[in-house]
Amino acid sequence: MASLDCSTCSVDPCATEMIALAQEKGIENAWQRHASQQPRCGFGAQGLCCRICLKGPCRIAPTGESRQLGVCGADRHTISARHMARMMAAGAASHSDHGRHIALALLHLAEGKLPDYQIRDEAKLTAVAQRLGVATEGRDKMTIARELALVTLADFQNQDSEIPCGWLKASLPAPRLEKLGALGVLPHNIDASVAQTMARTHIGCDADPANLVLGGLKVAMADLDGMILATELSDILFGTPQPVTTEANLGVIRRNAVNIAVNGHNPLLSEVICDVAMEMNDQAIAAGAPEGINIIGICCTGNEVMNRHGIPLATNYLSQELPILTGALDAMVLDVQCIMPSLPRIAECFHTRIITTMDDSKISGATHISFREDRAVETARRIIGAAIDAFGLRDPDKIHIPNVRQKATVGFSAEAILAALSTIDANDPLKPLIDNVVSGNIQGVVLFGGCNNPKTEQDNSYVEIAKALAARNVLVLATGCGAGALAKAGLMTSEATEAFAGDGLKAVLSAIGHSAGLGAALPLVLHMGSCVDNSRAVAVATALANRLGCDLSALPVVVSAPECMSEKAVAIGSWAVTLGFPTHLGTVPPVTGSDIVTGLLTEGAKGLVDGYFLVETDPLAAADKLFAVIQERRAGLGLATVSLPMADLCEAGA
Ligand code: SF4
Ligand code: MSK
Repeated sequence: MASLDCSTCSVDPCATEMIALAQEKGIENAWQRHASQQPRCGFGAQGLCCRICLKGPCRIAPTGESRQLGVCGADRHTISARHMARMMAAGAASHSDHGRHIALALLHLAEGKLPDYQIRDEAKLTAVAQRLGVATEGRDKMTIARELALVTLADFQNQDSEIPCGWLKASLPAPRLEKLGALGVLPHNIDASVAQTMARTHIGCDADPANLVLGGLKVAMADLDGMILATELSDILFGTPQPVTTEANLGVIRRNAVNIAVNGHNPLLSEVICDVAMEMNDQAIAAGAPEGINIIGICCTGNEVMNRHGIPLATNYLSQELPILTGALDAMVLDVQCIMPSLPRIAECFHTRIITTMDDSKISGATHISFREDRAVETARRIIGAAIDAFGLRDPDKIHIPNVRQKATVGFSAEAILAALSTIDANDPLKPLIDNVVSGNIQGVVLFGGCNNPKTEQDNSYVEIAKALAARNVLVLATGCGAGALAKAGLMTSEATEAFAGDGLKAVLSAIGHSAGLGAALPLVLHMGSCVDNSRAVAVATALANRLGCDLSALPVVVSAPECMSEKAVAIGSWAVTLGFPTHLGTVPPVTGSDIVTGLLTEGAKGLVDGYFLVETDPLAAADKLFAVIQERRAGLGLATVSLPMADLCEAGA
């Protein structure tokens, strides 16, 4: 097993403590596996290893023999562009399959086939239905829900390429739709976009890097369509998040409770687990756990239940193995995406039950309890029963729970943000936000999305960039594992606002927090949900653009994914660029072997869609660059700009 310097793996104190424990006990984890993968294959890292057909793999040297070609004749630009487009298609497939699952659940609920579910946000059902052109007047909620589900499923079925996906049409500003329509990157059908990307990247098809990149942007927009519908329909089914205060980090695991972690992305099961846990609490107490059942979250299922119900978040993606090492996690319940296949191997050393639930996401060594929505409560009872049984098998000598948890106020859906703003101006909720952007109290907005990646010290880039930008009066939004990082770092509190926000931002967050009845400033970082909920930030940006009568690309809004790793993150970053947002990546994407593809995703994209990728691995340099971009966008709107380099902030003690 590779030896690690635990002090450089993560800035999360719980992760650092548990990685050291794992090292001491000889239990392998993601950081050790990352170390044992070094040195990396240079061809793959640059996007120059092609495995698309059985004549390969073909490896292309990017320098020297610059005309080197794969066996079929593909050059480094074609190979690199195909690879990126396929990553975007995989991301779109993942998010939209999640969305389809939710849409089918809504349909089946409306048809009376899912007695364990209900519509929890009727106001949102009505608002969303009207947005999508579904008549609501005089109709009962199940009729509306059924038609909304069918309209949604049309985005997977429409075969008329002249008609763009309905959810995109209903969710983006007109100037952006017009621009993307003219470029041919507005998808008409999510599934067709994924299939067409796979087809055009097959051996012997599209070999033009620019055309491939455009195809990639189109499937990335299909990804966005799938994300928007997944988020909006989930809110209708499970409730739209509102501010709630909870806790984050491994200290949320309780010695005297049956601890059940929910991990993955899809709320269909985790929502029912939360409900059934209350019903079965007495069984846990009777089994010897005086504090009953303690549900905790990991990764994006964790973000879903954290934002809707205040369920504590144990940890984010990269450290998902570590809760098992506490010796007090009785079950980890898995749904889909970003789940490490190593979990059952680690659980072999402990009593923890690893339970897969989705028939298309099984892991060898785990217990599989098949989940179907039409028997959701029954499935949840079986899972919780298994966790209660496992509690009795704990080895007290193995219990080691880090004593660290941070308060976190979360639940900032677009609706929650607008509701808070409306307490200042009920007639025009966006006006206070716009006025403060104009005055410079808020210089701009950064949205942190994306994952963790052991190529960088876990959580560090999020924390460093967020603090640096907040000190310069940039409003910070976060989703996914980035939000998990910032919650664990204690930045989702009013205390963090007091400690780290610039004077202008502090005044705004304080005024809104008090006006909205929170009794304190809004947190420094607003948690908007799971990675699929990046669509919530798009909703806020669209509302702003519509209110100002401009395109999204005019807004002083930037996106940052400093520790991105998944194909979903590639898709998200690509649609962010396509919407016109400058998008920072802290992980170098596998395109550096092609100057043409690198150029297309940076300067080339800027010319076409106004957004572009900005790659910077150093967090403080990234903060400087993002702030400079915000200033450029302010200048474009005719707003006053400021220049505050990081060195000045350091001298000022920020
Ligand atoms: Fe090699 Fe071409 Fe096959 Fe890729 S598609 S593996 S470059 S022969
Ligand atoms: S889980 S895609 S590691 S954000 Fe949404 Fe986290 Fe990235 Fe998966």
